[in-house]
Amino acid sequence: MKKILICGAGGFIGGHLAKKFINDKNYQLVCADIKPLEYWFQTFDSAENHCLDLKDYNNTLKVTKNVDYIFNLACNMGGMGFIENNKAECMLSVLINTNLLRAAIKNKCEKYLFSSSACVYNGSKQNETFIPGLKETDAYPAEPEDGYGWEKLFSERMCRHFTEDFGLETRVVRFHNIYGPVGTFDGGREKAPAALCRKIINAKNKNLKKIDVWGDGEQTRSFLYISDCIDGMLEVFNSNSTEVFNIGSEEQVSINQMIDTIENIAAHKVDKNYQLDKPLGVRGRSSDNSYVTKKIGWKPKTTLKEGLVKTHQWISQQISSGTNIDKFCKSNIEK
Ligand code: GKE
Repeated sequence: MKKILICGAGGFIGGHLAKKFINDKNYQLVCADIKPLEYWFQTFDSAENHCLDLKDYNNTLKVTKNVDYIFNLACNMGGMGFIENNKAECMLSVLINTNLLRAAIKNKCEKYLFSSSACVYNGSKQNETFIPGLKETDAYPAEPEDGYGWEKLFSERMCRHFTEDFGLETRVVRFHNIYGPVGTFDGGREKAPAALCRKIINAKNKNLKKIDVWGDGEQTRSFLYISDCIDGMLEVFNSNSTEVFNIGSEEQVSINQMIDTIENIAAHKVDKNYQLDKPLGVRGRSSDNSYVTKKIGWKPKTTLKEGLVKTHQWISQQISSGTNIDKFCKSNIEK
C-alpha cells in the first residue's frame, strides 16, 4: 500500500484528486490544506486530514512523514481578478514548494508532482487572439505572468534541480485554465467559465438582459475540463518522464464564443457590457498537446460544450438553493 499526500486537498483540483484515490484500497490518503476544513470543497472522513500552513517547514515535515507520493496542488491562486491584484501573495507560494521538496528529501519520499500553470509562458508569444498552441519550449526565454507565473516557473526549475542534485523523482504539469463542478464560482477567485456561467444564470433568474464581461470579449483561451485534468496529471505522474508537460485543451475560443455556448445551454440570451478596465491577462492562450500526446499518450476527451453543460448545471443547482461557495463548503461538511 502506498501513502499519498495531496497538498491543497481543500481546493478545486485537490478535492477531485482526493475523490479519485479515496476508495482505492491500494492507497492510504493524507490531505493537507491551509483552509479550515469547513472551507474545503470536498472532504473525506477516511483520509487523514490536516489544516496547516505548508509555507512552514515544520508542517511540511509533519505531513510528509512516511509518505511515498506527494501531489503539490497547494498555492494561493485564482482567476485573473485574483492573480493580477495579489502578486506578492501568489509569489509566497514558493515557500510551499521549497519546503515540501526539502521535506520530501528529508523523509525519503519516492515521487513528487508539482502543479504548474500556463501562466509560465512567455507573454510576447500571447499578444494576439487565436495564437498557435503553446509548446512546452515556449516558456523560454522567460517572460511569464508577473507574480503568479514567475513563482510557477521558478518552482518548476527547483523540481528539476532536486531531481538532478538529490535524485528525487519529480513530475511537472502545466495546467491550462481548469474548470468544472465543485469549484469556486463567486467571491473573487473564480475563473472565466464559472464566472460567466454564474452571471448568465443570475441574469436569467432575475430576468435581466445585460451581463458584465471583462475586456472586449475577443481575447482567446482554451479551457480544460476537470476530469481530463485529473487523468492527464495521473498519466504524467505514472510515466517515467521528469520533463514538463502541458495539461490543457487545444480547443481555443474567444470569451464571446464561450458566452454564446453558455447562453445556448442556459437558454437565455444576454447583452454584453464590456469592461475594459478589468484584469485581462494575455490576449490569446492555448495548449499544444503534441508533445504530451507523443510522450505520454494523453489527450483530453471532453469538449468545451460538454464540460460547460456539467459546470453550468452544478452552478445552477448551487444558485437555486441559495448557496455561495462558502455556504456550499460548510453544508458539505455538515452532511
Ligand atoms: N475571471 C473572469 N471573470 N474573467 C473574465 C470575466 C469574468 O467575469 N469576464 C471576462 N473575463 C476574461 C478575463 O479578463 C480574461 O481575459 C479571460 O476571461 C480569462 O480569465 P480567467 O479565466 O480569469 O484567467 P486566465 O485564463 O487569464 O488566467 C488563468 O490562467 C490559468 C492557466 O491557464 C489564471 O488566472 C490562473 O488561474 C491559471 O493559471
